[in-house]
Amino acid sequence: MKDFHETLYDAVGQSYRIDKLYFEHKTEHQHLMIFHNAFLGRVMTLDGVVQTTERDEFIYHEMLAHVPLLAHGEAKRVLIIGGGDGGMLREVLKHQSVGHATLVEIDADVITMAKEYLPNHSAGAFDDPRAEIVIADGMDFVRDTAQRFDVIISDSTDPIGPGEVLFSDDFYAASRRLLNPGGVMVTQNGVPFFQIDEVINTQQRMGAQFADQTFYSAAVPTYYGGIMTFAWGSDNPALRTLDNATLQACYDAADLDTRYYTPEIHRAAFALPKYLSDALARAQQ
Ligand code: AG3
Repeated sequence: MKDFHETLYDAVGQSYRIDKLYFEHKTEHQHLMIFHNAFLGRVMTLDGVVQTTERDEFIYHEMLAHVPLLAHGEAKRVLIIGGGDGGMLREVLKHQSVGHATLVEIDADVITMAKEYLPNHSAGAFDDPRAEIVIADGMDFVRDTAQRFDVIISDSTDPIGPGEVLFSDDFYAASRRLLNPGGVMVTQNGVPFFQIDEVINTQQRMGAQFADQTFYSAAVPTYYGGIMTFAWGSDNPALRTLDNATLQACYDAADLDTRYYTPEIHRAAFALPKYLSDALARAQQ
């Protein structure tokens, strides 16, 4: 049987056995593949990079959705950039406080194929009356929209191809402009052991827009190489130092069903390993 070899890094790479190929197609924007792997379940790749698997998607989606939403405490309007597989939308809409979630995906084929071959990701979220799906370039949307949001989540690919602009100064600046007071923006920011430049660039670019900018992390097995960083930007520094009791109360009130997220994990996720905080401090000198 054929293997899928990830082509994200030059000198090293992971490979997966393709037990059944469901779909492979060059869309208008990228090369999309969905296949089954005996251990991971269904796997989606874009341009040779693993985006999501049924087995471990909960870690990434819970951490990128519940950390900003519970820290904010009363988010009503949420913007997701990317996220065409629907997993992020599913986690966001678990919050009853959220009355409206806009998902902006550049590639309509990702949504169509994820609905067909990864239905457990969205689990009906695309049909939720609170969801609005926009097919557009995320950069164009944040530049042009008149809507405002309490939380913005960038659920992007790596900064290669269509995702590159979602790591630009312009993107952070335009997104910042869409946030209501007390709002929070979070982004997928790569695996720092392999992608340290990504963290340093984001510190500089996102840090220029927000009064408070930092990173938190989680280890997502299929984004191999240790922890993945999530960038955090807000004008309210108090939102990332909430104590366990406050987070626990928010978590209990939200009545979420989670498999990775706990209030303790939330708080601890902001502690960064020293190689990373050293690199960030050096870049600021
Ligand atoms: N997007 C993040 C994929 C990042 C993979 N990068 C890496 N391993 N460095 C996931 C989309 C899921 N909704």
